[in-house]
Amino acid sequence: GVALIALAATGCKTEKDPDQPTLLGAPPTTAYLGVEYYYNWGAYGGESILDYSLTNAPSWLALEDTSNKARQGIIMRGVPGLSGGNRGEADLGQTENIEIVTTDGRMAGFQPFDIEVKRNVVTLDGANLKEGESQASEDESEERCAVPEMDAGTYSYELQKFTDEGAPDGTESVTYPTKRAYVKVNLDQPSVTEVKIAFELRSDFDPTACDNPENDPPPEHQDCRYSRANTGTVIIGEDLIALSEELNHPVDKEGNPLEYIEYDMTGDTVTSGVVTLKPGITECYIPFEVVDDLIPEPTEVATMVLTEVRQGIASLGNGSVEVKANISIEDNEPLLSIETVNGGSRDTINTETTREYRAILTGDRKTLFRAKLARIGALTGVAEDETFEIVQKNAQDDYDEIEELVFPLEQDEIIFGVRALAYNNLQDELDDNAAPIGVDVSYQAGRA
Ligand SMILES: [Ca+2]
Ligand SMILES: [Ca+2]
Ligand SMILES: [Ca+2]
Ligand SMILES: [Ca+2]
Repeated sequence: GVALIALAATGCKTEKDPDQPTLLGAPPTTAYLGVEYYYNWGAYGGESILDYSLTNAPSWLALEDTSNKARQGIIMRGVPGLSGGNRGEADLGQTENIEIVTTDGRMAGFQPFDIEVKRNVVTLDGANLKEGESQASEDESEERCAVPEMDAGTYSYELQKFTDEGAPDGTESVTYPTKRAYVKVNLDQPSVTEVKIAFELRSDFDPTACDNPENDPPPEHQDCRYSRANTGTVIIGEDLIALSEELNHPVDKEGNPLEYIEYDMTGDTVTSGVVTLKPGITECYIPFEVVDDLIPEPTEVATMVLTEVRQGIASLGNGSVEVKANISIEDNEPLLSIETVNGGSRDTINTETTREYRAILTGDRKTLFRAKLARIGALTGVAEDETFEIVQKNAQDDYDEIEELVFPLEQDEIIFGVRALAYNNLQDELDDNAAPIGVDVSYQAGRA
């Protein structure tokens, strides 16, 4: 009985404690250099109007002046690298046990939290393109730069000519249509300031990396420009340019010139410039032009490089390095295939006889097409270099030896002959010899 009475007495006498001021919330644990950090704390409790303060906070972070005293809670904001003294990269890193404190003058409530400041990283997306074809384009959006119109221009340059042996043989002025394309620049977070980034087109093409260096060929020689080392490399200024000419400056879908892109027009060939991301933009474009030439080529690769942040706070990768992305260009020149007149892929020819074959062109073209045929594999078991010749029927129905097959614009098939020459077997070798025939790729390299 005694215990029960005591409990009841205590219960009745207890006065209710005043409400403890209490903060509600879980602020983001990551902030980014040059990007606004914002958090709206909630609060309740307290006997009178609450005051707030931060302790152990990084210098860029502050509480907003609360003018509306009726509202419980407070906004915390800042821009790492900029606010609180423009400290730049010095604001990077983790701050632990920052405390926000609220008090009504008698009692206090507090919440500890951590913030890590990271770089706002720029990345680049490459592009896989095809000569003469328009790149699939992005949709417009608030956070994106205006999407470039993929209109075409024309580009003129001096095309290197070669003798039959591949020696330099002067140049010829050529003009080809171009197609606009672009690589995408991504900024991880929307910056509060404008970000200007320098870019540059590069290629591994090296005209001093020649085949047959013992012949000391000049860099203009076919053995250099189209050497094995240069196979698959874009020649900037021929296959690809940043801008063909000033009048061709890229425009948006409404035809307004794109102001976010500036090209360096000082050199003969435009290969570099600066792209500007306005505040709030996280995706932008670096337009360039792909030349739709008439030269049959393998797929070739160039690199777009972001070389430097010229203005604003953003990082190329996670340090001060360059950011690179590949641009590959698939060829669109017609493709030649060879078959027997019955559609087969191999055949036997007796020596000193001629058999006929069919050469078929596929793909679009706007001019006549020439192809030089050659043996494209090793000969086995014979002493001679030449075991056949390519012939074509003349008006008298006789076969003449020909240098190359010529396809007029309206003709995609040619019947030609192969005459097997008499040959001498090497000792101890079998009688037959295999002579794979195809397009003379090394002759064709760089020739329109
Ligand atoms: Ca090329
Ligand atoms: Ca090309
Ligand atoms: Ca082409
Ligand atoms: Ca081509």
